[in-house]
Amino acid sequence: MRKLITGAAVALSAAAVPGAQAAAVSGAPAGPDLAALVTLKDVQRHLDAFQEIADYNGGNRAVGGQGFKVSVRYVAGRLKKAGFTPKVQRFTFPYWRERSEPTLARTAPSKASYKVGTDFVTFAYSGAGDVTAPVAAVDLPASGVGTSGCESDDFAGFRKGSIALMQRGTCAFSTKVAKARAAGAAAAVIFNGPGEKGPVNGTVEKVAPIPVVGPSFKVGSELAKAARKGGLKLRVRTDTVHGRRSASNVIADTKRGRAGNVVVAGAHLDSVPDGPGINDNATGAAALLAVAEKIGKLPAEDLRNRVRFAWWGAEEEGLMGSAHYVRTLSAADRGKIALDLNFDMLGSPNGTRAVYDGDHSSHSGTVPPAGSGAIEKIFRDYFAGRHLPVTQSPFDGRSDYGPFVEKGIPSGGIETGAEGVKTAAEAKAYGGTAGKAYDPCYHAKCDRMKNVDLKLLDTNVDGVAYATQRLAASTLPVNGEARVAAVPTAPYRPERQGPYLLR
Ligand code: DTR
Ligand code: ZN
Ligand code: ZN
Repeated sequence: MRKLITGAAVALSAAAVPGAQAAAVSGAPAGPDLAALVTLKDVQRHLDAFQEIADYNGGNRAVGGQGFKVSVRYVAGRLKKAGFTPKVQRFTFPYWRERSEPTLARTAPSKASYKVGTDFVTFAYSGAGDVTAPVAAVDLPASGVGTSGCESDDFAGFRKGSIALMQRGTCAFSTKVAKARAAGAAAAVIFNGPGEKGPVNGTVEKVAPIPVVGPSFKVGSELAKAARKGGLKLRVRTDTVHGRRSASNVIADTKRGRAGNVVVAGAHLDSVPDGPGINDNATGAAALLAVAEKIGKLPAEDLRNRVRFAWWGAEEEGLMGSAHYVRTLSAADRGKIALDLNFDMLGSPNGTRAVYDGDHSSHSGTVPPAGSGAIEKIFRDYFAGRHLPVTQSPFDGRSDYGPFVEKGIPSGGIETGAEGVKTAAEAKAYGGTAGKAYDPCYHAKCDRMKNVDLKLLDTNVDGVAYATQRLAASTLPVNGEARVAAVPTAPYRPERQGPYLLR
């Protein structure tokens, strides 16, 4: 979105972007810079629309509500106007919600009650129930991270009808709960690991028949100590509802470009029920829409590959829309996908510019499929050419690239941070406030227009446009442009499923 005269933009941008020269054989754009064609104003117009849609539809754009449905119509309508033939792909997914606040309280040998939000939260897909019972500590580690509740042996001598007190660690929460249930537990309490702040925001993945809550390490250690002394009783009450709901993805392909080598560019369209979701993720959805509206201005040489724009539904429920999309593709169609780009949270008000760690240089998160490192480099080189700082973001399963990575499809993208706290070094590089969350309004009512750093968003939209154009011209460094289906090389064991921890 640098204001450049089109003719000069070609030469200038090629010179400004290191790597553009090396990629000249296959990757250098022939036409105008898509990053210059897409303006911040284009993006802001869409952000305003999403804000207005939320404001008039119950304050959010969450799946299950009207705000989401109107958002779907908005995106599909704009795409039609831009010459696309968008598909609205409906799907159903397992849904859960809490109907009222949960309770976690000590009833014996002394009384205490814990505060929802700070001391504990309900696990996603927890069952409903109101249980007051003795507590059995299940193989709690004396220190560090253990295997509490991961093995059936852990439940030897477990008294039926009691509450299983377990600690996060090693296996999935779903495994711990299944084993506790098999041993006859009436409820499960899984507290956080040492060094982890706050309660466990986890999922048990499938509806559990018993209440499951996740206290902080502090509260959990207190309970563990009391359990060891004996006579500990707890009350655990959860009021959850379950069912199937439907939501939609919006998908639109460019008419030009090879159908056998498809660049998927996605962003989730839904918000959480607590707010309008403007930074999370109207920014990604709007950026993608603005890019889609301008991509038709590129000459045929730039659109050698097909670009598939995707607005995912129900990401906030645990990547439901992207998972449905990938799951229902035929093996042949899956083999035609060259890579997946993901854009989730592009303008955090105290943010950084984090590129997904495609070469796994941070050694955290999953090892992504081969080719992901090339995508990372495309973004890095672009921002380096503009003297803009970048950090990296691990592939931990937190957004819609997850189902693609699971199938061995190279992935990449950018994000600007959520509940994480800015470091002093980051404040030096990006400005903003060290010690404060990247997005203090993450998943909150205040995630409104004012919650977006427009300057950070502006440069990130440039990155979205640049990478899309670069990869539409050639995916050679990513997949060799070979029409051979990707094969997952490693078992995919992400830490998260969207906003929820799995283990
Ligand atoms: N899962 C996103 C927010 C999010 C937080 N950290 C990251 C890292 C990479 C991508 C996305 C995110 C959400 O709440 O929608
Ligand atoms: Zn979110
Ligand atoms: Zn998000």
